[in-house]
Amino acid sequence: MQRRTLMTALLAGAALPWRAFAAPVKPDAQSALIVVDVQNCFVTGGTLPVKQGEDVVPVINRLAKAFENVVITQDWHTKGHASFASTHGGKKPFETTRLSYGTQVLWPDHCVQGTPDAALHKDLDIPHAQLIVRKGFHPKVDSYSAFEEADRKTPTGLGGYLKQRGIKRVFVTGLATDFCVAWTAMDARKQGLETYVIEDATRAIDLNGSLAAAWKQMTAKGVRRIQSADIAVAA
Ligand code: VGL
Ligand code: ZN
Repeated sequence: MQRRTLMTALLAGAALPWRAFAAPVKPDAQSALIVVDVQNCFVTGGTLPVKQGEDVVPVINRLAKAFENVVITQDWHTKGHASFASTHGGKKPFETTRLSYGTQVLWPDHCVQGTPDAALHKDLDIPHAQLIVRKGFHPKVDSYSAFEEADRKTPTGLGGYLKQRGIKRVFVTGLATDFCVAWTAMDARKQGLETYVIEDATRAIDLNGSLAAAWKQMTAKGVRRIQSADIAVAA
């Protein structure tokens, strides 16, 4: 692209199609990759499949090689969890209800503790991942975020863990862009972390415009939207 054309495109706010930065970002010892909910429940054949959810697996496996620090999260619900439509008589999946902490989207039963559906995707290949954070295990409270439950007062401990390990920036990937990835990224900002979402390492549920809304909210909170090509990974 000509320099002038590039400048014009940037001034017009157009996103660069291939990557957001001129030079790839090299993750350092103070960077962590967060791999959100890459579980059987959220891919084809699972109980709450995200369209093309499985496509993130090879992208994340490749990215993970560039990170010394990797944290994995796992949606980990009790049977009869409050976020399940089946728990609320007369409610159907994808409707909403009021819970003690506010409006809750109701989901099909998914990611029940100890079931094959809740296991990490079999092709996820990150043996050097250091921590698996399970969330959503309180029967009456959901937790999209890996940092804080949906009551907005119960921490998972991940904030303290990252702080004690000297992590200053996080790169969020996984499922689903508009729910657990977005809430995790926004809460990472709340923790004062420099926060990136690697867009092509995520897939969305996109319920009633939730994907566009999530990007708008994330951007407003200072989350940076990048692509896997922005990360320097040795070939
Ligand atoms: C998720 C809905 C319900 C997610 C988890 O991982 O994004 N979405 N539970
Ligand atoms: Zn869930």
